[in-house]
Amino acid sequence: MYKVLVADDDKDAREVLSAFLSKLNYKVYEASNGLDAFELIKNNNISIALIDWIMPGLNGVDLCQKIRELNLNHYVYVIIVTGKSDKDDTLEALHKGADDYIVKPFSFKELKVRLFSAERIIKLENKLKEAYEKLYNETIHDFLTGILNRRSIINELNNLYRQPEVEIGLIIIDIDNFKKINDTYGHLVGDEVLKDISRIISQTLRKTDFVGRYGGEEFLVILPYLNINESYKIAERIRKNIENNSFHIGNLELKITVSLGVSSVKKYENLNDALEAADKALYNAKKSGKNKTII
Ligand code: GH3
Ligand code: MG
Ligand code: MG
Ligand code: MG
Repeated sequence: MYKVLVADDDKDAREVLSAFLSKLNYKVYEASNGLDAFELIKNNNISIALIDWIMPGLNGVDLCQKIRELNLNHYVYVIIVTGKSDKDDTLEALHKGADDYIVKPFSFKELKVRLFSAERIIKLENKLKEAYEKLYNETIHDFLTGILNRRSIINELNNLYRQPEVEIGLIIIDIDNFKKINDTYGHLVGDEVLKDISRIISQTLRKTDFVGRYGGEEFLVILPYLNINESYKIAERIRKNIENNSFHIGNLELKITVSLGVSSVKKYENLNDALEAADKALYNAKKSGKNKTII
């Protein structure tokens, strides 16, 4: 059911219009002036706004302009309803962002047709939005595991790093002897292990942390506002959760371990140096026997 706003300072006109719209199965909101109308549109996910031109406070076309400036993430289809019928008036309304223009007195037949065309545009708009969101999600996530892909985990890190006074904890995680899993059980089993490990890491983190697939069987975890010692604790929690998990894949039950390197970065420290430090720590964890967390 679409939500429709009727903004008109004339109570009778408003009520007649509202009654008609309710009969057409719209959920109707009413405002008697431009400022109230603006608040309703800001907060109520309204799809269609029927706006009178001359109203106290904020007039219809200026209201329309303000609606466009809001940049809401859904489309508001604006129809200016007015007694003004000059060509220049029409042009002004369209120029300020109206989608359509209806001159009083109008028949309900005319209104119904104009609402029909409004719905057509809104449906198209929603479809585009949906397609955009789907594509966007596909470009930022790793296809296999569903966590962030390498490009977007690095983007997140750069964004955080640009913020003032944030210390960021970094963990690089690498699966131990993963090649052997592929060689012994096949690539498909390896893929399932990658998915399970991604899930365990995600479940160990808070909502505000980030995890991404950094390489084939390597993961990067970003911990905003955590220092290196706090990050070490999180890394150990991840390591233990993986060590204690039994990976059930088909009829197999596997035990897997990971090695982790931890570092952190503050403002004015070099981000690449911090990533290299985590990488070096990971290397040391591998060298000293694997299934370890090293700072
Ligand atoms: P180490 O303990 O030293 O880390 O040894 P490793 O065997 O884990 O490391 P190595 O770098 O020798 O091998 C990593 C393997 O990960 C090789 C590669 O084929 C595999 N791999 C990378 N991406 C994927 C993937 O998407 N799916 C599967 N199944 N395997 C992958
Ligand atoms: Mg009026
Ligand atoms: Mg590796
Ligand atoms: Mg490995």
